[in-house]
Amino acid sequence: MELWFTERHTPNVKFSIKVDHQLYSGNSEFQRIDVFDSKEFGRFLTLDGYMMLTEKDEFIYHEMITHVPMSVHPAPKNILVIGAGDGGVVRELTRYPSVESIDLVEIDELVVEVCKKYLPTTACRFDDPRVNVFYEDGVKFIRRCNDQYDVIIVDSTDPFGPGEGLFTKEFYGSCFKALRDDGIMVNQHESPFYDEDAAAMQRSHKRIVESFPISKVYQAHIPTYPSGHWLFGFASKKYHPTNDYNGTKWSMLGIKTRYYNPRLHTGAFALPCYVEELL
Ligand code: AG3
Repeated sequence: MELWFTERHTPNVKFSIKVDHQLYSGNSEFQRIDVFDSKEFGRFLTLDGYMMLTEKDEFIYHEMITHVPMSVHPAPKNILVIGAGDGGVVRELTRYPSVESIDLVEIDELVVEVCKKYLPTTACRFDDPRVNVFYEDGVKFIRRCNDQYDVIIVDSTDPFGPGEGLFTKEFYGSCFKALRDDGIMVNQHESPFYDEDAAAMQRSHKRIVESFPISKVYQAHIPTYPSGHWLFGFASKKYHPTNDYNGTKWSMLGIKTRYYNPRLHTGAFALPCYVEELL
């Protein structure tokens, strides 16, 4: 008997991966958590049946959501990460020697525990002394923050269920307030491809535009997310993501990446016409 994981991308499109074994399945107070193993993508994590990451392509997402803001900010020291209980963003952040603190706010403690056990290649840096983990709703946590972060990375689920609050005007306003005068916020910005997703993306993008003086979008190709065409939002108080970017300076840090590089950084902000029209 064959076992397949399937995510419905639209009422008419499904994406499936053949599963070798199911490694974990459980329910937290917030969601259903599953970890599977597969030949093509290695281990993968799903929440409420939605693909979060696979061992094969997570480097694309985690490098793009982390190194883009970290390379634009000239001296990022205090970082806030919201969501991201799988540890992928934390892993990338700990590669920067200049970083002093990484506050990770994850609503679901069970996600972190399950990832530490079954996804050791992403959940591998939680023991770095700079990392502080808070098990709390990011929306509530950030209301108490003022002028204290250089970079905020919002690595959320889709804009419904536990992640919904992370796409609201109130939340973006709190991020603005939590950032220092030259702070940058980056978020996972969904896909522009299928109509329903594009409409949701467009709505949340407008809220970011209304909340920050500089607001841009960049893209990457992520094979296991709906349509494979994925966007990230870059919102900033002072620095422009390409005009204020110094790729040579970033290269000198010697951070080894498999996707991100300075050429790609600039190129990722060049958007297809159909996406430009949505923004
Ligand atoms: N964050 C979730 C991206 C959204 C995926 N959506 C979907 N499969 N429908 C990924 C967490 C990785 N750290």
